[in-house]
Amino acid sequence: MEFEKIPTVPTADEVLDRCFRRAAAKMKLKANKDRANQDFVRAVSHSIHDRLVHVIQTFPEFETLPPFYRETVDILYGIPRLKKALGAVGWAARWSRLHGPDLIYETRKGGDPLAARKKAVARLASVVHQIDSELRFLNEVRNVVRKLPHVEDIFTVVIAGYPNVGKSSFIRLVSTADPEVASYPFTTKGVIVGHRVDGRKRMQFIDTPGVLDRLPEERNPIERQAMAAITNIADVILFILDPSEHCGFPLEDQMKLYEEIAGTIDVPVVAVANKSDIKSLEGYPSMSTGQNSGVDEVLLTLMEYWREPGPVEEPVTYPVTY
Ligand SMILES: Nc1nc2c(ncn2[C@@H]2O[C@H](COP(=O)(O)OP(=O)(O)OP(=O)(O)O)[C@@H](O)[C@H]2O)c(=O)[nH]1
Ligand SMILES: [Mg+2]
Repeated sequence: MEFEKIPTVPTADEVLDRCFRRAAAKMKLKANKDRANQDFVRAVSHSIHDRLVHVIQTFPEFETLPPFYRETVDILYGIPRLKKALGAVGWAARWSRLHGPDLIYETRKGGDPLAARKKAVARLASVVHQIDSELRFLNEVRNVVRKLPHVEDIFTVVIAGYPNVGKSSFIRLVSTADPEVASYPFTTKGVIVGHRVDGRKRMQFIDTPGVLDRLPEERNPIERQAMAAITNIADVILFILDPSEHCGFPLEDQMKLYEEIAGTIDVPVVAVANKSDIKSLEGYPSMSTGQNSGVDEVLLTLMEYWREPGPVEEPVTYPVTY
């Protein structure tokens, strides 16, 4: 995913330091000292524009992101909020480019060229400082989204279910993923990807945080991330039930969630009862991820849905329009 490539977003002071340094370096090369002040202002205004446009262009365009990533970013930060931040950076870039020539003119006609230059540079600096909080916000987003899991367009099994039923224990047994397993709910807080190769068949397993049977608008951001994976990236869903109820949740509630997912998602949903070392469930295949029994049979059932990998899509980045 192109998120990994987003470079650090500079603060306002970092943008300005760099632009001043560049402008000063350019000035050293100029022979004509009369024009030095206006050239300095021009160089600063151009440099600010280019640096800010570069910041915008390093972010992917959210509208064209694959749905799973778009929804995940929206859950974590809100896409309107992100667009507002990128819009503010665009405004400052535009301001710098449009008003740069006026400031240069004032520098030229002013009686005291050095004072005029200082005033012009202070105005440019104050525009960049106005978007400092937006730049910092974008950097925070960058630091989080670059760590989102890399989901490929290959055969994908998404593991779903109530918290604490053994989803992470399952993915640890069958794939490269090594998530934490613990005896309390909501141990897994984000989507985790594991890979598996069977002969020439490559596939990925997605571990998700537990989801409760409640209205979508009542779900917290952790549950909503799980739903984004369940809804958007699965070729098949493995829904794990815990009939022993050692997970801390009644089987009746787990069944309601299973019915909701099976009834609303377009892909096959395979329900399996885990913790068969304690209790099994009539009418459902059972396994024990604790004792590694029945897991191979579950894998065989999932492999009935195997498909060839799809094409790789090219990422789109932000076009900057004026
Ligand atoms: N008895 C028994 N315990 C199990 C089995 N599988 C998992 N457990 C236990 O159940 C607890 C939860 O396991 P996890 O794999 O972390 O469950 P999870 O569904 O990923 O939980 P969340 O990430 O919180 O949603 C742990 O204490 C495991 O040791 C099993 O087959 N039998
Ligand atoms: Mg887990």
